[in-house]
Parts: sequence; C-alpha cells; structure tokens
Amino acid sequence: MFGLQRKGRMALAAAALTVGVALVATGCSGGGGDGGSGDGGDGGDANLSITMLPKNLGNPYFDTSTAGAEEAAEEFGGTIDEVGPSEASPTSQVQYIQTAAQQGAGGLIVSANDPEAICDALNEARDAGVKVVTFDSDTNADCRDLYVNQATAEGIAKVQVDLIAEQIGDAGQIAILSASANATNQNAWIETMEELLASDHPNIELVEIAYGDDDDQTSFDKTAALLQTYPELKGIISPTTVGIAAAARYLSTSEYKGKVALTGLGTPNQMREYVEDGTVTAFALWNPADLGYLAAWATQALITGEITGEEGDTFEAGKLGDYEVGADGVVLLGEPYVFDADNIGDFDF
Ligand code: RAM
Repeated sequence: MFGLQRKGRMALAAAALTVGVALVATGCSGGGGDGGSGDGGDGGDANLSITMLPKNLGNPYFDTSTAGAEEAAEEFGGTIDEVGPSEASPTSQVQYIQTAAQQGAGGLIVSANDPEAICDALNEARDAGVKVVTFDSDTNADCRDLYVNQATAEGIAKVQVDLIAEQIGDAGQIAILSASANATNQNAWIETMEELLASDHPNIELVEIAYGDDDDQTSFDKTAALLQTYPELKGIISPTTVGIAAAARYLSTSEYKGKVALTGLGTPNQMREYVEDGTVTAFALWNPADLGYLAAWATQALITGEITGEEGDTFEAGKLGDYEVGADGVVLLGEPYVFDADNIGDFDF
C-alpha cells in the first residue's frame, strides 16, 4: 500500500538484529519516552492499563508480541497485563475479556481464536468503556475498534505458496498443518493459498488440511499422521509458528528429513536448528515484537482520544513512525519476510 510497508520492514531488521549491531542507522531510533498523546502530556487522566490476551499462553510468538507491547507501554506511560487460556479454543478467551472489563481495563489487545465466539464479550467490554484492538488474528469488524494486521492475507499466502513451489519443483502432493480450525488469521491465509494453488500451480495437489490447535504435541502427532497417510507427500506448509516448529522436530529425526519439504511461518529462534541441520530451507514471518508494539500504540491512541478508529485516522507509534487506519479499521504493519540459512543468524526472536 503506502510507504508504511517499507518502514515496517526496516523496523523488522532494526528490532531483530542482536543488540549492539550498529547496522541500523536508518532513522528507526526516535520514539524515546516523549511520544505521548499529542497534547504534550502523558495522556492526562486517560486509563492506560491495557490487558493483552493472546490466543493461548506458552507460545514464544506471543511472548515476543507481549514484550513489544510492554516496550511501547513503557514509552507512553501505560501498563500491559498479559492473561490468557492454555488452549486456543473458540470460547476459551471469553472469561478473560469479562474479567478485564470488570477490573476496569482501559484497553484490551486480543488475538482471536474465533471471529465470532468472543464478539458478545468484546462488545460488552466496549459498552463498559474498554477500547478493543485485535492484533494477529481478527474478529468480525463490528466487535472491535481496530485490527492491527501483520501483513495482507495475499502477501502472507503468496510467500508460503512460492516457497513450497520452489522447494518441491512446483509439482506433487502437499498438506497444510494449521493452528486451530476456527483461527481467523490462518483460515484467511489458507483460503488465499488454495486460490493461488488452483490458479498458478496446477501440478501441486493439496491433499489435506490438518489442525494442530497451536499445541506442540498435537501438531507433532498430526505431522506423523500426514506422513503415514500420504506416502507420496512432497511438502508441508505450516502457517503457524507452533505447527512448523513441531513438524520440523518430527521431520528432523525421521526418514523424511530432506525429502519432504517444510515451510510456512516460524520464528527464527525456534527454526534455527532445523535450518542448520537441513530439515528446512526457508520460511517466513514478520516481527511479532513490532506487531505487539504497534498494537499497544494504537490502543493508546484510542484511549487518549487521539483517534476513534475511522479510516484515514493517523497516529504515532513510537520508533515505528506514523500509521494510518485503512478500510474496515485495519492498520497494516508491513510485509512478511523470508528467513533462510544466509540471514537467520541476524535475527533473535
Ligand atoms: C502462531 C499463531 C499466530 C500466528 C503465527 C504465525 O504463533 O497461530 O496467531 O500469527 O503462528
């Protein structure tokens, strides 16, 4: 879209490079503690206590996005309280939303396990004055004030389809190992991947979409089952950081290592050993810390009244610069980034 995508990519590099590497003199510094609410103050009496609700706890991806939100909150003088269920199931987040509203949170940042199931709870929280920002995985648009999207569904789908096509010579059977069956983000990406496969890759056959529920053991077991069921399988796309790491672990000690390709969305820290041992060639992601950081700044802008979430609203997001609210209340972080043996050593998240 506009120049923000470029900024997002620079920020990815900036935030990801290990501390002390002075490569990034690109103007991504700024920010500091003087961001704030645009009236020169610190939000005045605005309630900047923000609850962060990932799909589930115990996922390094969300640990990183929460750390990014905490960095932002420190800069604008707010707080982040992370809560969440152990299972990424459709209604498991409802009780946490209700509690956040009862406890008087000023804002709620949530990655939804289901587009619909948490809507009533979110709208009750909004009626009670809580600003609701979805990030990573959206709800229906009428249940939140803003959605902070990591990258477009088209971009995320295309990078994964391109990677698998390249890795299997654009022909043969593949499977998808997804997160939970209702996840808004994975389902949007899968739908677009299916379209791209049908239109541009006639010799690739998608034989199954399996669901590992963003649970390590379930994803590991589903990988084993896929390989057993489809002896001709050439590749697996796992559009979830939990799934791809579990699938890589299974493949790495199996007879399929180096024979069945695996790509998708992973964190460099979880995938490093599998790139180094030859199980995986390349995969993609964005910077989850930047995503959490941007979501927190967007929430702050709503709470202080700097924006209402209307299309065309602009707000400052600390070191990431200025962002604009697009159609349907969506704020776009950037584009996915491909990691491989040549660059994975530059990243630490
Ligand atoms: C998992 C979660 C998250 C998704 C990433 C790619 O951590 O499913 O929602 O965005 O993978």
